[in-house]
Amino acid sequence: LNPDERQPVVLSIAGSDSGAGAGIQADLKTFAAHGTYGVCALTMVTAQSTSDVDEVFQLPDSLIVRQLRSLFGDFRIAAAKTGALGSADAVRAVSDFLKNNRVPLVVDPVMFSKHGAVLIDPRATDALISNLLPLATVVTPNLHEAAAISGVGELTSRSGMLEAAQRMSSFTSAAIVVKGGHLSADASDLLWMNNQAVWIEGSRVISDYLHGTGCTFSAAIAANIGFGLPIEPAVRKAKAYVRGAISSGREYGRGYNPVNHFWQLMPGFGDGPSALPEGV
Ligand code: PXL
Repeated sequence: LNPDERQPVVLSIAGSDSGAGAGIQADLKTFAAHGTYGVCALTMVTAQSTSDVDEVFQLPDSLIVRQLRSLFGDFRIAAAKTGALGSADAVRAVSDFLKNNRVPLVVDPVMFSKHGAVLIDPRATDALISNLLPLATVVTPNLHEAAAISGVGELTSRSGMLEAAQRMSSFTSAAIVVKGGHLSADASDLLWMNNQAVWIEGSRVISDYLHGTGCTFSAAIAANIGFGLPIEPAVRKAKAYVRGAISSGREYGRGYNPVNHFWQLMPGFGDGPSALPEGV
């Protein structure tokens, strides 16, 4: 990081993961790893380890909005992301606020944790579509979320990903990244932008350290946009960062272990940078 450059302030609106692999904790670590200054508005507190989500406690909408008012009253927010929002009312409250305080926005339409815990009321999908997606700069659904939002059936192929992205583009002008991490063949993502498909190819990294991948990816895109990168390079750089983070995790707990957000500082961990494509 060039010390002379202004350090962008990037915001995460998301839930707390006490195990610190996903949620707000993943976002703040990702923001720090990118050299941005991260701030956060909490939507929910989860009691969770690598093995389980034991409890989810939703914060009042008024407190979520209060945090946003405090932050926007002081900081110049360069970019923001949303993660787990919890309820349709929370989606509406956050959307109303962001409608009046526009910033480049990455929406990660989080629905379930890796353990299968529900992180948003299924009835909130309509609010997501009608209120939040129209404000988004980039949306980053995984295959399951893309199927739920677009209304297509289960997604298992590239052609299905294309169809889902095209349908989603009828309710948002945002760039849509359908993440192919759950595909069986490879881990390529579809970037649908300006009515065009760009495939961001990626082979699968065989790893046990996958907790927090989605949060980390969307936070990295927000950080890159905060630095002023255009969308496509912001997404490509985020994918390379997540690849490094997946390649260099450690076993801290007995369940789904987290990615390593600071792999660039820890060259000896896992496969680390050697697993990276050229030029990253
Ligand atoms: O990865 C999605 C996610 C988002 N937010 C919180 C989580 C998780 C997954 O566990 O715990 C708070």
